[in-house]
Parts: sequence; structure tokens; C-alpha cells
Amino acid sequence: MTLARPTRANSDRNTAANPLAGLLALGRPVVMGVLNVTPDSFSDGGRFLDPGAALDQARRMVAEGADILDIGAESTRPYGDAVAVPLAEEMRRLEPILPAVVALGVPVSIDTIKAKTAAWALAAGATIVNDVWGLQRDPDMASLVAEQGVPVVLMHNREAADPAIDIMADITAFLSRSLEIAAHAGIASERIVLDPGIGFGKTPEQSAIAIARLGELKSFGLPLLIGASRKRFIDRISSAPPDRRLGGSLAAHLAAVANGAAIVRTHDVAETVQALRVAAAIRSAR
Ligand code: HH2
Repeated sequence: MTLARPTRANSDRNTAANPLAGLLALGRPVVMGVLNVTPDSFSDGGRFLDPGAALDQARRMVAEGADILDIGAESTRPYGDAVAVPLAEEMRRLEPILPAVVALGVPVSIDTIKAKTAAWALAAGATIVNDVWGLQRDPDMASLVAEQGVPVVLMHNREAADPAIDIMADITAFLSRSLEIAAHAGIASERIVLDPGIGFGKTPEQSAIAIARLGELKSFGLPLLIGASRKRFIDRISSAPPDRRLGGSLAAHLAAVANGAAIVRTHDVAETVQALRVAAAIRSAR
């Protein structure tokens, strides 16, 4: 199988420092802390809508070892019940908090599917774009990322789960298409991270398969991100509400790292950092 790879075209536009390069060279998994300034996120909706509470949470995650903060103002809840947020409302939620989060000094990624929100957030100091539709939703997203020369996370997504499909084939085809769009826009391959999108358009079984077979995505030759934190597939394996899924989240993230994940997206930074350190220490104590 031939996988679409982005070219290095337009590298003159991609000369700005890459905030991911240094982190990925550390030789350990990179930890991305989740900051949702939303009323309806599936696990922490409403907790960090207040700017003071959001900034406290961002500070806590940095102190606990987050390498990147991923801020989102529109729930991506993949279960068909998230409310689409108008652009103005998304920015209204971000505006009082984003500059202060940027000032904490760790790279900030903007979790949005809207190019205008991403452009605004990049102007306010974010340096990474996290697009849960892999450049396939907003036609202006790819050119924005190329022009700004920022790293981008391309995540697999589907409108609805289909238990009958081969989920790895679907993920591979979707991400290949995202990479074609990226290449066409001139996004440098050094700035692309791929994500199988745990819980997005997947049955719980398919989410487990995406982690179990994550290694197959290494053939793209790009860093892989996994976001299993508190996701519903954990509940299907071992029943628990979102705020009681830490054990399952850690198990999923450790399995993903063993299978090649370079970046872990988590709500629970301290526990994740500890789990990753212990797993690494045990591996090297062999
Ligand atoms: N998951 C969520 C949101 N953004 N981005 C990437 N790259 N990968 C993910 O797995 C991912 C993501 C969903 O989690 P959360 O942000 O906590 O929930 P909500 O979208 O409801 O705010």
C-alpha cells in the first residue's frame, strides 16, 4: 500500500521555530494537557468556563508536567449531542483566557475545526493547531496552517460509527486524504502529527482496535498522538462515569505509547506523567 506523504514544498514558509520538534526529541512521550473552556464537554463541561478557574487549571497542569496545553472552546463530543458553537461565541470563551495561558510559557494548541478561530488563536500566541476533522471540514484550514507555518494535529473522524467497517483501513484512508490536502497546501511534513481519533465515529471495540493496532500508522512516518482520556469506550469495558475513568485512561495511554504514540492528550496530567515515568523506568530496568 502506498501512503500519501506530504512534500517539503513551501519549506520557505515553514521556517519558523517548530514548538513540537524539541519536545519530540526528548526521547519520552510528550504530555498534552486538556483545557476545555466549554459548558458541555463530555467529562469536564462547565468546570473551566470561568476564566479564573481555567487559568488555575492551566497552571496546575503546567506544574504537573504538561508539555503542551490544548485549549478548546467548542465541545467535539462525538456522540451526536454536542451543540455547534458560533464563531463569535468560541472566541468569546477563548478571549479572556488564551493570552494568560500562552503566558505560562508552554506551547499552546488550539482545538478547533474553524480556520477563523485558529487564525485568531495563533495571533493570540497559540503555536499548534489541533483539527479533529483532519483539514477536511473547513476548506480554509489547510492554507492557514501552511501560511502560519505551525504544526498541526490531523485526527481521523467520521460522522457516525459503522461496526461493519475495517476501522484501520478507514483511518488510513482518511489520514491519507488529510495528508494529500496538507501536501497540496504546502504544509511541511515535519509539522504534522497524526491521531486515530479515539471515540470519534468508532464503536467502543473500534476504539480499542485503534489503540491495539496503532503501530500500523507508523508507516506514515509521522508522530502519533493518542487521546483516550476519560473516553466512553473505557466505560463499555469497565463501567464508570467520565470522572471515574482514570485507571482506564492510564491503561489505554500506556498501551498506546507501547504501540508507538509520541504524544498523549490527557485531562489528568500528574497521574499520566507518573504512569509514563514508571512504565519507562521499568522498561529501562530490564
Ligand atoms: N478528543 C477530544 C477533543 N479533541 N483532539 C485530538 N487530537 N484527539 C482527541 O482524541 C480529542 C481531541 C474530546 O475530548 P475533550 O476535549 O475532553 O471533550 P470535548 O470535545 O467534549 O470538549
